[in-house]
Amino acid sequence: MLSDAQKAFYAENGYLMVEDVVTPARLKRLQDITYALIDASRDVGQSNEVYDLDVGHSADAPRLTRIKIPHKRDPYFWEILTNSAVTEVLTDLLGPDTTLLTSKLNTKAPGGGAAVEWHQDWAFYPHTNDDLLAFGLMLEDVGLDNGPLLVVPGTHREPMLSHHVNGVFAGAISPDDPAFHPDRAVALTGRAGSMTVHHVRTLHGSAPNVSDRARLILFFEAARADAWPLLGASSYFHALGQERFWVDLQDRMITGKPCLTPRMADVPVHMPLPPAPDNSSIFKTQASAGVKSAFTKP
Ligand SMILES: O=C(O)CCC(=O)C(=O)O
Repeated sequence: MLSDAQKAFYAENGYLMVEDVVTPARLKRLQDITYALIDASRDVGQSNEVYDLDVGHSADAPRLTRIKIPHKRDPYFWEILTNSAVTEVLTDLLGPDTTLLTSKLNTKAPGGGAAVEWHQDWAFYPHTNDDLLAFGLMLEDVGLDNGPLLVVPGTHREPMLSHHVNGVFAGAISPDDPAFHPDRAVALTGRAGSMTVHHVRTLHGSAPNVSDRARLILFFEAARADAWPLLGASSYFHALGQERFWVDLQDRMITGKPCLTPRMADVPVHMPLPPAPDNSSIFKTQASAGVKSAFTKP
């Protein structure tokens, strides 16, 4: 699926845009499922295991930051992950054996949907090696006005930035960090049906959605099977115990087989501890830790 030039671009820059990876029919089905899930949030009064609510959510006007673990809500999300061109992109970049860490559908509501402060995913879940990535399938067009993903090219090969604020793991860097260069950032805009990929160490974030359109991006975070988690900030599988972990691991294989001999690499690790007062989602982690925002409120 990916050309050598695309693979080289990813290796050099730590991100990639791949256009039109799903067919219009598949996209339509994904959109229908997503809007039905958003509609079903009208009865929900507070964030729960399915929904992360944004400020101002109500039955009349649902406002979500996220639908959590969408592949557990509808099997079609798993089907797209494991049996579509998306799967080919993944194995082109990570090899034949790949594990899902988690999925999330960030819904960034129209008229101000929350920013995601700048961070590197690696700070949340260090592994024995850094062959991990996240990819985002755009379920609606993403433009400059509805909070596109912003990445800083090349940061996957630079030293990690501190993600601790006020003595806790805050899940975000300080915008005042002298190693932060927002002027180098690239906005990943594109048509619905296209996908972004970013390396686990690539610095990224996104501004509030100031448009009147939802910004729906279905994110999957995946690892090469020989990358084993050291600790994961708020990842459910660390609480499972050995037997359930083993069953769950097999359920999370996207392609190929589990690898029981972790590959150790010389990677920079700083444990995501102590936790922020509320670490139930990235939005809650960043807010409850008292992170200074890099984005202007609309
Ligand atoms: O939704 C976005 O714009 C970024 C999402 C992200 O980086 C995350 O959820 O970790």
